[in-house]
Amino acid sequence: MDRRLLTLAALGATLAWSAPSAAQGQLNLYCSVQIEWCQAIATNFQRDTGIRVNMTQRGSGETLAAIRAEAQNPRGDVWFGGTGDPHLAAAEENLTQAYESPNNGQLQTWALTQWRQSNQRAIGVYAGAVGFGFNTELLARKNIAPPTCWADLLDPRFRGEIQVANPNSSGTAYVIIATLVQLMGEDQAFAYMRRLHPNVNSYARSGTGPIKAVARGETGVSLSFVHDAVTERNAGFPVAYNTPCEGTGYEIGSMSILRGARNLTQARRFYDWALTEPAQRLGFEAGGQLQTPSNRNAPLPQGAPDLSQIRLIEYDFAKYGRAAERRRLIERWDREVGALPR
Ligand code: S7P
Repeated sequence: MDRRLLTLAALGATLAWSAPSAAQGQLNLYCSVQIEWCQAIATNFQRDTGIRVNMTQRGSGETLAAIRAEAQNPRGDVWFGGTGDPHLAAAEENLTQAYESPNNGQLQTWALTQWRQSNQRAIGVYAGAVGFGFNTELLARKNIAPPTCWADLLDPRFRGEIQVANPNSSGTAYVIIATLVQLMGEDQAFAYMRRLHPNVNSYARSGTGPIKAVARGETGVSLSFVHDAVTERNAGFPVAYNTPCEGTGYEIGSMSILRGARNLTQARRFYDWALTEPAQRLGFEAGGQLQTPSNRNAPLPQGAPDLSQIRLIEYDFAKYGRAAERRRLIERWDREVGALPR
């Protein structure tokens, strides 16, 4: 049985054991953070409220595709986590609905900016920066100095050593493309990605695939969210990260209530709960996740990257979260980068 099915089966067992009262109803949760965190929020919310949780875990790009496919017959109630741009695209496409939580007052400004920009349809639950993850032992063995700047990645010393995700399936990969476009200008960014191509050994399906490949020693370098590099290091792998000297982009990991949610009362209850300080501690405490929480009272997890120390660009979420812009950039990537021979 594959790992995701196994963990979901284990979750099913846990939830059945909690035996919530049928009167509290149920919640269909689409979850786009790592499986450990998804399990923790499903189990804890069910325990706290008695609402039965049916959870499906997928990356952010894949969840957006599923929500689009189900638009005429929505199956999910809430979408928790995943990069912010697809949540903005879903809001614009009327796939999600507006909600104002009584807990909004506890949130960081960037979380509320996301909420306003989406016409109250998506809210920030965490933030994280893009950078370079690398396997310290593998690079040392090959005598390769780790990258510190975007420019370094074009060096022939990284030929076949870099892994990044495919933007057709991965929200992380889209954040990376939008970051490069904002840093360099669009034509230069695409020229850069074409020059990077020979150094890329694979375009992975999921955004966290490349850093896991780094941890396993299958590739030297990944383009990833740097909090995921720390998670791998904390799990005992020889992984470190650098953030690009020229500056870098970031995500506002978001949450949305789906349009047509069949369990709207339970969806709103989950949404309010997920914004509280105890719920936001769960990512680290139960899932080992190291994003920056959006609740101002939730501490930055120990060892988490400190965004105030990273050279972040003024990421234009309104522009790059637009559905047409997202589609246009991904199609251009398909034509000019994805289609290049290996
Ligand atoms: O939970 C870790 C994380 O990196 O994964 C999320 C995201 O779902 C990745 O999705 P893709 O596979 O579509 O890239 C990030 O939001 C989050 O920080």
